[in-house]
Amino acid sequence: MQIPTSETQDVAKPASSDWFKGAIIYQLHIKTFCDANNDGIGDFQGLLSKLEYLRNLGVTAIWLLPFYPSPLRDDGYDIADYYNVHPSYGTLDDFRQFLEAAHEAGLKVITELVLNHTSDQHIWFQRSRRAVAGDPWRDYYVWSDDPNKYQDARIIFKDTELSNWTYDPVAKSYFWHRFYSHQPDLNYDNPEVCSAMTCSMLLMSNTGWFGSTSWTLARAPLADSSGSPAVRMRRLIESWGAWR
Ligand SMILES: [Ca+2]
Repeated sequence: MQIPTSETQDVAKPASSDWFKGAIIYQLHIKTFCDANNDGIGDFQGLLSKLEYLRNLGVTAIWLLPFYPSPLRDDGYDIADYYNVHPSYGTLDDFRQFLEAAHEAGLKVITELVLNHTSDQHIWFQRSRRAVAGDPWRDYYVWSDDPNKYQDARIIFKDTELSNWTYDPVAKSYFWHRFYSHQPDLNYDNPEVCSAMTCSMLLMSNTGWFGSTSWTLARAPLADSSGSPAVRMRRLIESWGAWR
């Protein structure tokens, strides 16, 4: 591994759009890295205390796995709130403090934003499943009385899922999910969903709370060309890329 000198450390500065080509990225899950309050779970204060250690390793960027509020049925990729931090890891202020310190130390911070789906515990889904037909919340997710639609979309997790549709007894309808049945897909046919997720991306980028040099990665099933709502999500991501 190349240990950066004072010259090569420049890859951590925001001036270049291809900074990542020379970056030395340290990927970590906040819960397993460093526990500052000794409750057995890693947290942002713990990570904050290790920034100098990471710099001394030659790291120029920290890649954080999802740290949002979540029931953690998919290790945090099942996000229940895009605008906050899981309470086990600290507070939003703890995150801001870490981010500012990382940037002051010349470290990039990469975060992950899951766009395809939410946790079924997200307030949007809880509202959607209870919404009557015509209520705007209903169309935040993909509902159908016919579980045979989109048959050309493969089932990703065949070991646990029998279908991409799951019947919800509250909604009395089937909802669409490419991942697990506790992760309903957002409906990118709905302009309100596009707007809401654009707000989430903006908050995670250089105009929002999350600092000036964060680089947000979107994890999504981009290979899907089945004509399912994921195609509309891909268009949103591509348009987002054009804005940057
Ligand atoms: Ca802790």
